[in-house]
Amino acid sequence: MKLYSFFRSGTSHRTRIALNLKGLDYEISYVSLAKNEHQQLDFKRLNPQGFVPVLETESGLLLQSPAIIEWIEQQYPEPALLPADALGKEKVRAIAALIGCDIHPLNNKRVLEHLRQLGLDQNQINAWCAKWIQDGFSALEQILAQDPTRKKFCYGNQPSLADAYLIPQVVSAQRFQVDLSAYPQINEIYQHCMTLEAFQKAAPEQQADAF
Ligand SMILES: N[C@@H](CCC(=O)N[C@@H](CS)C(=O)NCC(=O)O)C(=O)O
Repeated sequence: MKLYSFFRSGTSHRTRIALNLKGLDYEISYVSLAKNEHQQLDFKRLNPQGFVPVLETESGLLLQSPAIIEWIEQQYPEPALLPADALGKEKVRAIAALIGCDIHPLNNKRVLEHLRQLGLDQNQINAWCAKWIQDGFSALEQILAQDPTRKKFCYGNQPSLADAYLIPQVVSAQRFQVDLSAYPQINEIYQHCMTLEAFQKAAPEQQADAF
Protein backbone atom coordinates (compact mmCIF):
# COMPACT_ATOMS: atom_id res chain seq x y z
CA MET A 1 0.00 0.00 0.00
CA LYS A 2 1.10 3.54 -0.66
CA LEU A 3 -0.11 6.52 1.35
CA TYR A 4 0.02 9.95 -0.24
CA SER A 5 0.66 12.13 2.78
CA PHE A 6 1.91 15.50 4.02
CA PHE A 7 3.62 15.52 7.41
CA ARG A 8 1.50 18.32 8.90
CA SER A 9 -1.83 17.25 7.41
CA GLY A 10 -4.18 16.13 10.18
CA THR A 11 -6.09 13.80 7.87
CA SER A 12 -2.84 12.15 6.70
CA HIS A 13 -1.73 11.94 10.32
CA ARG A 14 -4.94 10.17 11.44
CA THR A 15 -4.59 7.71 8.56
CA ARG A 16 -0.95 6.98 9.48
CA ILE A 17 -2.07 6.30 13.06
CA ALA A 18 -4.77 3.87 11.88
CA LEU A 19 -2.32 2.02 9.58
CA ASN A 20 0.27 1.84 12.39
CA LEU A 21 -2.25 0.62 14.98
CA LYS A 22 -3.08 -2.23 12.60
CA GLY A 23 0.64 -2.98 12.18
CA LEU A 24 0.40 -2.64 8.39
CA ASP A 25 3.33 -2.13 6.02
CA TYR A 26 2.97 0.86 3.74
CA GLU A 27 5.17 3.21 1.83
CA ILE A 28 4.65 6.95 1.83
CA SER A 29 4.62 9.25 -1.16
CA TYR A 30 5.18 12.79 0.06
CA VAL A 31 2.91 15.49 -1.34
CA SER A 32 3.98 18.97 -0.27
CA LEU A 33 1.03 21.17 0.57
CA ALA A 34 3.55 23.93 1.23
CA LYS A 35 4.66 23.75 -2.43
CA ASN A 36 1.05 23.27 -3.62
CA GLU A 37 1.91 19.85 -5.09
CA HIS A 38 -1.63 18.73 -4.18
CA GLN A 39 -2.97 21.13 -6.79
CA GLN A 40 -0.81 19.77 -9.60
CA LEU A 41 -2.50 17.85 -12.39
CA ASP A 42 -0.55 14.67 -11.62
CA PHE A 43 -1.93 14.56 -8.08
CA LYS A 44 -5.43 15.60 -9.14
CA ARG A 45 -5.46 12.54 -11.41
CA LEU A 46 -5.33 10.52 -8.18
CA ASN A 47 -7.78 12.68 -6.25
CA PRO A 48 -9.81 15.20 -8.26
CA GLN A 49 -10.39 17.17 -5.03
CA GLY A 50 -6.64 17.67 -4.67
CA PHE A 51 -6.55 16.62 -1.01
CA VAL A 52 -4.30 14.29 0.94
CA PRO A 53 -4.52 11.57 2.06
CA VAL A 54 -4.97 9.08 -0.76
CA LEU A 55 -4.33 5.39 -0.12
CA GLU A 56 -3.24 3.34 -3.11
CA THR A 57 -4.21 -0.30 -2.64
CA GLU A 58 -4.58 -3.45 -4.73
CA SER A 59 -8.29 -2.61 -4.82
CA GLY A 60 -7.62 0.85 -6.25
CA LEU A 61 -7.26 4.42 -5.03
CA LEU A 62 -9.05 5.21 -1.79
CA LEU A 63 -10.13 8.77 -0.98
CA GLN A 64 -11.39 10.60 2.13
CA SER A 65 -9.74 9.68 5.45
CA PRO A 66 -12.96 8.56 7.24
CA ALA A 67 -13.75 6.16 4.38
CA ILE A 68 -10.11 5.04 4.13
CA ILE A 69 -9.94 4.27 7.86
CA GLU A 70 -13.27 2.39 7.77
CA TRP A 71 -11.91 0.38 4.82
CA ILE A 72 -8.73 -0.42 6.78
CA GLU A 73 -10.90 -1.49 9.74
CA GLN A 74 -12.99 -3.82 7.58
CA GLN A 75 -10.06 -5.32 5.68
CA TYR A 76 -7.85 -5.75 8.74
CA PRO A 77 -10.21 -6.24 11.70
CA GLU A 78 -7.50 -6.80 14.35
CA PRO A 79 -6.80 -4.96 16.53
CA ALA A 80 -10.25 -3.40 16.30
CA LEU A 81 -10.49 0.39 16.08
CA LEU A 82 -14.22 0.26 16.81
CA PRO A 83 -15.95 -1.35 19.80
CA ALA A 84 -18.01 -4.46 19.09
CA ASP A 85 -21.35 -3.10 20.32
CA ALA A 86 -23.57 -0.61 18.49
CA LEU A 87 -23.56 1.98 21.27
CA GLY A 88 -19.78 1.84 21.60
CA LYS A 89 -19.42 2.30 17.83
CA GLU A 90 -21.73 5.32 17.99
CA LYS A 91 -19.71 6.90 20.82
CA VAL A 92 -16.39 6.46 19.03
CA ARG A 93 -17.74 7.67 15.68
CA ALA A 94 -19.36 10.68 17.39
CA ILE A 95 -15.97 11.80 18.76
CA ALA A 96 -14.38 11.22 15.36
CA ALA A 97 -17.11 13.29 13.69
CA LEU A 98 -16.86 16.09 16.26
CA ILE A 99 -13.20 16.44 15.30
CA GLY A 100 -13.31 15.42 11.65
CA CYS A 101 -16.44 17.37 10.65
CA ASP A 102 -16.75 20.20 13.16
CA ILE A 103 -13.16 21.27 13.92
CA HIS A 104 -10.64 20.13 11.32
CA PRO A 105 -12.27 21.40 8.09
CA LEU A 106 -12.55 24.97 9.40
CA ASN A 107 -8.78 25.17 9.85
CA ASN A 108 -7.75 23.71 6.52
CA LYS A 109 -5.16 25.32 4.26
CA ARG A 110 -7.72 26.27 1.60
CA VAL A 111 -10.04 27.86 4.20
CA LEU A 112 -7.20 29.84 5.78
CA GLU A 113 -5.98 30.96 2.36
CA HIS A 114 -9.46 32.22 1.56
CA LEU A 115 -9.63 34.13 4.85
CA ARG A 116 -6.29 35.70 3.93
CA GLN A 117 -7.68 36.71 0.53
CA LEU A 118 -10.64 38.31 2.31
CA GLY A 119 -8.19 40.48 4.22
CA LEU A 120 -7.57 38.76 7.56
CA ASP A 121 -4.03 39.05 8.92
CA GLN A 122 -2.05 36.19 10.52
CA ASN A 123 -3.18 37.06 14.06
CA GLN A 124 -6.83 37.01 13.03
CA ILE A 125 -6.33 33.73 11.21
CA ASN A 126 -4.66 32.19 14.28
CA ALA A 127 -7.57 33.43 16.41
CA TRP A 128 -10.03 31.83 13.95
CA CYS A 129 -8.22 28.48 14.20
CA ALA A 130 -8.02 28.64 17.99
CA LYS A 131 -11.73 29.47 18.29
CA TRP A 132 -12.94 26.34 16.48
CA ILE A 133 -10.47 24.12 18.31
CA GLN A 134 -11.50 25.59 21.69
CA ASP A 135 -15.23 25.26 20.95
CA GLY A 136 -14.81 21.65 19.85
CA PHE A 137 -12.42 20.70 22.66
CA SER A 138 -14.67 22.27 25.33
CA ALA A 139 -17.56 20.09 24.17
CA LEU A 140 -15.35 17.02 23.81
CA GLU A 141 -13.94 17.52 27.30
CA GLN A 142 -17.51 17.36 28.68
CA ILE A 143 -18.35 14.29 26.61
CA LEU A 144 -15.23 12.52 27.90
CA ALA A 145 -15.96 13.57 31.50
CA GLN A 146 -19.49 12.18 31.28
CA ASP A 147 -18.34 8.72 30.19
CA PRO A 148 -17.87 6.62 33.35
CA THR A 149 -16.33 3.76 31.33
CA ARG A 150 -13.52 5.90 29.93
CA LYS A 151 -10.04 4.83 30.93
CA LYS A 152 -6.77 5.77 29.22
CA PHE A 153 -8.14 6.50 25.76
CA CYS A 154 -11.14 8.35 24.31
CA TYR A 155 -13.23 5.22 24.74
CA GLY A 156 -12.49 2.29 27.03
CA ASN A 157 -9.05 0.86 27.52
CA GLN A 158 -7.65 0.54 24.03
CA PRO A 159 -6.93 2.96 21.22
CA SER A 160 -9.80 3.48 18.81
CA LEU A 161 -10.73 5.50 15.76
CA ALA A 162 -11.50 8.39 18.12
CA ASP A 163 -7.88 8.56 19.33
CA ALA A 164 -6.64 8.45 15.73
CA TYR A 165 -8.70 11.60 15.12
CA LEU A 166 -7.93 13.31 18.43
CA ILE A 167 -4.13 13.18 18.48
CA PRO A 168 -3.61 15.10 15.18
CA GLN A 169 -6.12 17.69 16.38
CA VAL A 170 -4.12 18.15 19.60
CA VAL A 171 -0.96 18.64 17.52
CA SER A 172 -2.81 21.28 15.51
CA ALA A 173 -4.01 22.92 18.75
CA GLN A 174 -0.39 23.13 19.92
CA ARG A 175 0.55 24.73 16.61
CA PHE A 176 -2.10 27.40 17.12
CA GLN A 177 -1.02 27.87 20.76
CA VAL A 178 -4.26 26.67 22.31
CA ASP A 179 -3.74 26.20 26.06
CA LEU A 180 -4.29 22.47 26.56
CA SER A 181 -4.34 22.78 30.37
CA ALA A 182 -7.99 23.81 29.96
CA TYR A 183 -8.69 20.27 28.68
CA PRO A 184 -7.20 17.87 31.25
CA GLN A 185 -8.81 14.71 29.87
CA ILE A 186 -7.81 15.47 26.29
CA ASN A 187 -4.30 16.23 27.50
CA GLU A 188 -4.17 12.99 29.49
CA ILE A 189 -5.31 10.94 26.49
CA TYR A 190 -2.72 12.69 24.32
CA GLN A 191 0.08 11.99 26.81
CA HIS A 192 -0.96 8.35 27.04
CA CYS A 193 -1.30 7.79 23.28
CA MET A 194 2.14 9.28 22.74
CA THR A 195 3.69 6.48 24.82
CA LEU A 196 2.65 4.05 22.04
CA GLU A 197 4.86 3.37 19.02
CA ALA A 198 1.96 3.54 16.56
CA PHE A 199 1.32 7.16 17.54
CA GLN A 200 5.02 8.07 17.86
CA LYS A 201 5.82 6.79 14.35
CA ALA A 202 2.86 8.69 12.89
CA ALA A 203 3.85 12.03 14.43
CA PRO A 204 4.49 14.87 11.96
CA GLU A 205 8.06 15.46 13.18
CA GLN A 206 8.92 11.79 12.47
CA GLN A 207 8.00 12.07 8.79
CA ALA A 208 10.71 12.31 6.14
CA ASP A 209 9.06 15.41 4.65
CA ALA A 210 8.94 17.31 7.98
CA PHE A 211 10.54 20.73 8.12
N1 LIG B 1 -12.48 15.18 4.13
C1 LIG B 1 -11.14 14.97 3.65
C2 LIG B 1 -10.34 16.24 3.88
C3 LIG B 1 -8.94 16.10 3.37
C4 LIG B 1 -8.19 17.40 3.56
O1 LIG B 1 -8.78 18.46 3.73
N2 LIG B 1 -6.87 17.29 3.52
C5 LIG B 1 -6.08 18.49 3.69
C6 LIG B 1 -4.87 18.23 4.53
S1 LIG B 1 -5.33 17.86 6.20
C7 LIG B 1 -5.67 19.00 2.33
O2 LIG B 1 -5.29 18.25 1.45
N3 LIG B 1 -5.75 20.31 2.18
C8 LIG B 1 -5.39 20.98 0.98
C9 LIG B 1 -5.98 22.35 0.92
O3 LIG B 1 -6.74 22.72 1.82
O4 LIG B 1 -5.69 23.03 -0.05
C10 LIG B 1 -10.50 13.78 4.37
O5 LIG B 1 -10.84 13.56 5.53
O6 LIG B 1 -9.70 13.06 3.75
